[in-house]
Amino acid sequence: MSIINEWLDRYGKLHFSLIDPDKQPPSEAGEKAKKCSDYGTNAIMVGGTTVSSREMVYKTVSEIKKKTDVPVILFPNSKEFLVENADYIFFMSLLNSKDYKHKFGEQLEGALVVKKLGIKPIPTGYLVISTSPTPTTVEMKTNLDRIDSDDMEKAVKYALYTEYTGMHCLYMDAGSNPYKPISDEMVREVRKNISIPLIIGGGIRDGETARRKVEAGADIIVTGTAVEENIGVVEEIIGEIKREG
Ligand code: 1GP
Repeated sequence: MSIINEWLDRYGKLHFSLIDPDKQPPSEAGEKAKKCSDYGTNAIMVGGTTVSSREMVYKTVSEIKKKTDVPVILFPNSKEFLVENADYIFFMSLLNSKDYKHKFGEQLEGALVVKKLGIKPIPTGYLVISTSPTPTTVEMKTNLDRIDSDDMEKAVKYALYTEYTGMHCLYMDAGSNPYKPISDEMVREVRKNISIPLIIGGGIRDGETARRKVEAGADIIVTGTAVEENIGVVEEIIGEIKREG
């Protein structure tokens, strides 16, 4: 059984807190992780589209691990920033990028590094959904085969591909701090068609929105901006996820 399924069996619906190592000093990242863990988060994800220093990733993970026992999962934007002190890595392919590098190239080059460092890979299909009139950072950097938020057929097609190629989970992301999150309708439509765990992130900033995504079929909710800018609301978000799940 995959580790994600194991956690879902053990804890019900999950919440992951995303910390970008470029946004604060490592000690502050440790404090944020501790708060999220006190609120009941199930994992700390470390990464972001613009991470630029391996040392900052290492120090950030190290401070987080001093403050909490919840697993640390790398959310990588490149093979350059893999660190041995993390527990897991979303070994993910950005399926709707038109670039070889984001779909396959970085993963190929990173595979031996993951093995050597002993980080446990979580095979993950990653889809970026476009919900904003202006592109998010991830959209600008990854040359997307655009999936609009109302294009259910395209989203389902990619979701089925993810399941049929044996990935352990599907992560659908509207990007960091988008205009709006992925719609409940799209979450529901994708959920109806696949059976692997479904992770939803991007633009979830309050408990009510998190609850609706879980109700629509999300298994895991990721919040990043809320952790960075309004950490108090993370408690409310986790409360709603756990009540629903
Ligand atoms: C981005 O899904 C994550 O990759 C988190 O998004 O920062 O909007 O919570 P937010």
